[in-house]
Parts: sequence; structure tokens; C-alpha cells
Amino acid sequence: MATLTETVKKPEIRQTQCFIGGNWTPAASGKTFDTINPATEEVITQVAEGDKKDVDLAVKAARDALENGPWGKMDARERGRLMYRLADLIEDELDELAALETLDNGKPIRDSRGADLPLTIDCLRYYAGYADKIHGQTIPVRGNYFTYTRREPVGVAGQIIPWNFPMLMVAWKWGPALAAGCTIVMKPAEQTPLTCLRMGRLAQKAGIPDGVINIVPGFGPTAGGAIVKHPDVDKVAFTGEDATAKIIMRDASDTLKRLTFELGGKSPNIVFADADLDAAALGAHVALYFNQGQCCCAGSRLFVEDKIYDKFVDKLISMNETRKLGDPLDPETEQGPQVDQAQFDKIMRFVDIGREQGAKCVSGGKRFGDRGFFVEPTMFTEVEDNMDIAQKEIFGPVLSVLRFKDTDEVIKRGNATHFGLAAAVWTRDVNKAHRLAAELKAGTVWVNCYDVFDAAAPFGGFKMSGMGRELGEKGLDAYTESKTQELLELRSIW
Ligand code: TXE
Repeated sequence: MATLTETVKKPEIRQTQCFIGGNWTPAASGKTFDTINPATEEVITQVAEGDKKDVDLAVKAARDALENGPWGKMDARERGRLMYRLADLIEDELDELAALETLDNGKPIRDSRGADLPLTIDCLRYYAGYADKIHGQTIPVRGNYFTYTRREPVGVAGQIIPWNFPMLMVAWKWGPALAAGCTIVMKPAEQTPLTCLRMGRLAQKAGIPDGVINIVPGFGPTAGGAIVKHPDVDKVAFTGEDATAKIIMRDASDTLKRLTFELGGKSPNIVFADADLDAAALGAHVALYFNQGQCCCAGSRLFVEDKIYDKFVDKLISMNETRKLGDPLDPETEQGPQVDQAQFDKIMRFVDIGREQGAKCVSGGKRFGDRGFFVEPTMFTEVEDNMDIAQKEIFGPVLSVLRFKDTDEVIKRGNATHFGLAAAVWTRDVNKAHRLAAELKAGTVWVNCYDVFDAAAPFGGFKMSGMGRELGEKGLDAYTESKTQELLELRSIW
């Protein structure tokens, strides 16, 4: 990988204000909040702290852009063209945006350059291509009627996103919303507002009309809550914790908003003795430790078949020992800090609980260094199903390794969770692979691979891991209303 230039190491911070109706404005209250570099614990900059007043203005701008601006009348293909242009502008600034993402979030630059940015661009291009392919149907009803459906934009979409993949989450939300012709009020996570705001600027440069995209940085209960409760927001798309989704569901009930949720997980990653064990070990390592363990689909319950358990655990320990932690802007770094103090504290509490409940910590278990929110890659063996570290989402680099003996048993145990986001199975036996893929209750099941994402493949959760799907053609459903139009066929009367 090429060495980063000094400019990229210190990306310029250009947008820190609310983006409403095409204008960059301070919060109405005049308040700001600090955004922190998690690798150094230093303040990067202050960002406008939007709340209800700013959300009200943003919703008004979004409604106006939908009903009175050029967006509502624009040819679908032209909408797509503007989205392609946005993707191109992001690509032009790839290195700088990747550095900004790393600065604000702490993820290694090799990941922001190699994964977050390319996936962001790809997602926007995928949905740009969909803008003029959102079709209705003609339907042969009884009687002399010509009946057809049209898919209209759902309207003003409120979008609330987390901090673990800040730019990518913007693309997952903007892509289908813009393709469908909606307008947007987005709230980025308070930990990582910078790249979302920069994308607002690039959208403006791409020619996306004023008011189509509005961004209100701020906190959950205030700015987020105001979006959820606003009577003129038609739909809310949320990614984050299941506990927050429950609040959102209650807050949205008065206005009966359309809701889509992408929430947490405790995904089973199942390794059979007949698998390619080197590939499975690398897969298990990446499945959990990628992005500092801050992935909703992290393979956090690793089930390993009894007869290979010890050998497999040894392979995992040696990978943890050589994992390179440190400055996330160093292209060699594989693991950066957790996003903030709260996440760091939550993870360290789980490490204590794991020990107290009798699991064996065989790797890591401590803070790394004395500055920044770094946690050593940590692994527990002899984990039992009822322990907290096997039940709850830790969202950090803490792997729980469980032992199993046979297929029926592991399917049952794999499904014994209220989550159902992802699952994986490693085996050379094609029958076993198909059986597990069918019987594991999860939105995505990977076979002999993990974390394979593509804008074309729907993603989302069973059970308490979510509602609805993002990505793929399915991802458009949440942003369209189906309208049935019926016309009496006059010629049949004549
Ligand atoms: O999540 P929140 P947090 C999980 C993970 C993590 C835990 C807590 O286990 O440890 O959640 O993280 C906004 N009304 N995931 O506290 O609070 C908030 O401002 C409206 C899994 O960061 O759910 C932010 O923009 N909005 C996950 C967004 O919701 C509200 C990714 C997510 O924050 C709100 C992140 C409210 N009342 C965390 N309260 C995944 N599925 O990928 C908060 N928000």
C-alpha cells in the first residue's frame, strides 16, 4: 500500500455545521459538541449540536424540495446521473475521506481505504443505476378496468445512523432513498459526524438540489428523537442498538411512521472438523476482530467441533499475538482503538464478567497502551451458552469460543438467541453446508466465508436484529409506496 502523504495524514476539517436547505448553518441554539480522535483522546473539532429547532427547519426544507423543488419533477434517469456524479466525487477524494474517517472513528486506514470507501462508492453507483428501473405492474383484475401500480417515493425519510461505518451507513441510507426520489433528513452518530458532513458538501457539488439532503448533527434523544416524532417525516431508517430501536418504535407510534431497523447481533460462526482449518481460522479471526469487533454481524459466538477445538484455539491465539495494534493512520496497522470511552468501558466490563462467570481468558483481556481507547484482541475459551459473553452483544474485540459435538446440537444452540443477523458455517460437506444455511435463523448465512458484502445482496435481521432489509432491490421497498391506479376502460362500454 502506498504511503500516505502528510496532507492525508491531517485531513482538512471543512464542514462542522448543520446542512439545511443547501445552507451550512450553526445550530439554532448556538451549541456545539466535541468530536474526539479515539486514538489520542484529543478533541478534533467542535460540531454544531442540532436539536428540535434544527430538525424542524430540515424537515421543512426536505418537504419543500420534495413538493416544490426540481427534485420531484426530475426525470428518474437524471436523479441517477447526479448520484453517479456524487460517487465520482467521493472517489476523487478517496484518500482524504478515508483519512477523515480514520481520524474520527479510529478504524485503520487500510480498512477505510480498502473497504469503507470502495463499498460506499459501489453502493451509490448500484442505486444510481436503479433510479430509472423502479417499475410498477399492470394487473388483470375482474371487470373492465385497466389496473396498474406505480411506486412513488415514500416522502421525507428520516435516517439515523451509527458510528461503526459512518460513510458506508450514509451510502446504505442515501442510495435507495435518492434512487426512489425521496428527500432526506439525516442524523449522523455524535461520535463520527465528519465524513457524513463532507458527503453533504459533495452532494451539493454533484448538483443534488438544495433541500434534498439535509444533515443535522447532534445527540440521539434530542436531534434523533425530534426526527422520529416529527409529523412531517414519513419514514425512519435506523441502524444502532435494539434498545434504541424500541424507543424509536414507541416515539414513532403517534405518527405511525414506516420503520426499518438494522440492529445488533450475536452471530454464530460454526467450524466443523472437516473444514479447511487454516481458512476457517483466518475467517473466524476476521469475522470477530475486523473493525475492532464493532460490527453488527461480528462472528462473536464461535462454535468449534470438539475434536479440533484445542488445535483450532491454538491457531487463533497465534493470530491474535501477531495482530498489529497502533496508530490507525499507519498503513500497517490492523487494529485501531474502540470508538469512545463508553464503548471501551462496556467492553472491559464484559471481560471482567467473562472471567467472573468462569470462562477462560486465553488471549488479551487488557487495555493496549496508555493513550486512546485500545483493547487487546481478547479471546475466551470454555464459554457456556448461558454466560453473558455468549448472550449479549459486546461490540468489541472479544471472542467467545464454544465447543460442540454434533450437527443437530449446534443448529439448536446457534439459534438459541433473540438475535438473527448473520451466521456462518465452515465445512467441506456440501449437505451439511446446505442444511445449516437453511436451518440457521439469520438474515445472511455465509458458507466457507465471512463478511462478504455487496450492494446487490439484501442485508438485515431476523428476530430482534431488525425489521426490513437494506441493499439490493429489496432495499428499495422501504423508500417507496405502492399506489394502485384503476381506470374504467371506456372502449368496452362503447
Ligand atoms: O447506539 P445507539 P450506541 C450497539 C452496540 C453498541 C451499542 C450502543 O452493541 O455497543 O449499540 O451504541 C441515535 N432517538 N450498536 O449507544 O444509541 C444515536 O445518536 C433517536 C450496534 O452508539 O443505538 C446514533 O446516531 N435516535 C449497531 C444512533 O442512534 C437515537 C451500531 C445509534 O446509537 C436515540 C452501533 C433516540 N432516543 C451500536 N438514541 C449496529 N447494528 O451496527 C440514540 N440515537
